[in-house]
Amino acid sequence: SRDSGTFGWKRYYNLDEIEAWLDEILQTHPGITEDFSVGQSYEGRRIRGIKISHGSNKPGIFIESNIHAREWITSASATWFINELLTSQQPEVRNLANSYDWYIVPVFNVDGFAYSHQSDRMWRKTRQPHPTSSCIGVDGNRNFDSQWMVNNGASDDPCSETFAGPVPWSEPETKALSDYLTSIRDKFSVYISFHSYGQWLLSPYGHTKEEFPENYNDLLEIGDAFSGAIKNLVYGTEYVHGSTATVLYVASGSSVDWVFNELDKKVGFTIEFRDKARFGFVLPPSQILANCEELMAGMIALIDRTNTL
Ligand code: ING
Ligand code: ZN
Repeated sequence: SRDSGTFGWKRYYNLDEIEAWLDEILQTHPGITEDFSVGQSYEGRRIRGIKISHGSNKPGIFIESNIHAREWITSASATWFINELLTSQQPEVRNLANSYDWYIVPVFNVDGFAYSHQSDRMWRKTRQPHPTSSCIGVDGNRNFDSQWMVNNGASDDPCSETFAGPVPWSEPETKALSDYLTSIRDKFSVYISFHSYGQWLLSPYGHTKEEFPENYNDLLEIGDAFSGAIKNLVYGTEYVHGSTATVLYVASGSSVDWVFNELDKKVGFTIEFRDKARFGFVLPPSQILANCEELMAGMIALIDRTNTL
């Protein structure tokens, strides 16, 4: 059997391995953990999540990870984070675990992730074919029904890596996530989306650089705290923060913008993990644990600053 001793974050794991590990975690921590289903992927896989809760009706934090298939560091970090919430004795981590209801989806784009392991390491999109093209899949992070396709923030070409889909919610995965998030909308207040790479903490909006959320200054303060905490670790890694459109590029129809705009959430971020392009999406396994350490320091600071605003 597989235990946390063999699942050591020293290499990347495929979907079957991650799910087997999740099953074991659920068995080892009954009562505190709960399995949930976001829904079904195009190829019929179950999109799984784990809820971690030490009581009823604490404020919720939702983590969506690996919406882009090739960004393997995201699910490696999400599984590590789950393990820390359940086993760490560090007071700051215990505090995070005890004070919030955590909803974590370590691999959201299950079909794409499996394909990235089996056939094409650099696959990004979902795996649903189109009637009008031989190209496959949609960029899940352009398929949400918020400012969909505005400002050239996505492509209408099915062969593009940022294809927004023929219509919003064309993908069973994004539709399922939006339904699930809507069903628990009163149960969470913070939404985090894991991506790689580039070392950025991105806040809304993605769809325009002309407009900013009314609490943008708060989001910048939170970003300062996040980046400062990471920079202070021994690695000295630098994260840059700001709105997606100003710091990175204009991108419309993303999950974070949708949660922000349509579910009225005030705190939503995308974390773009290591590195800054040396290895890019193929981050060496030897950097997984350092990346995870940075994630935890950043999250502790992010939550802490959110509470002291
Ligand atoms: N980056 C994200 C992308 O979907 C992003 C950046 C974040 C876009 C938030 C929109 C909203 O393009 C990567 N690396 O995928
Ligand atoms: Zn991504």
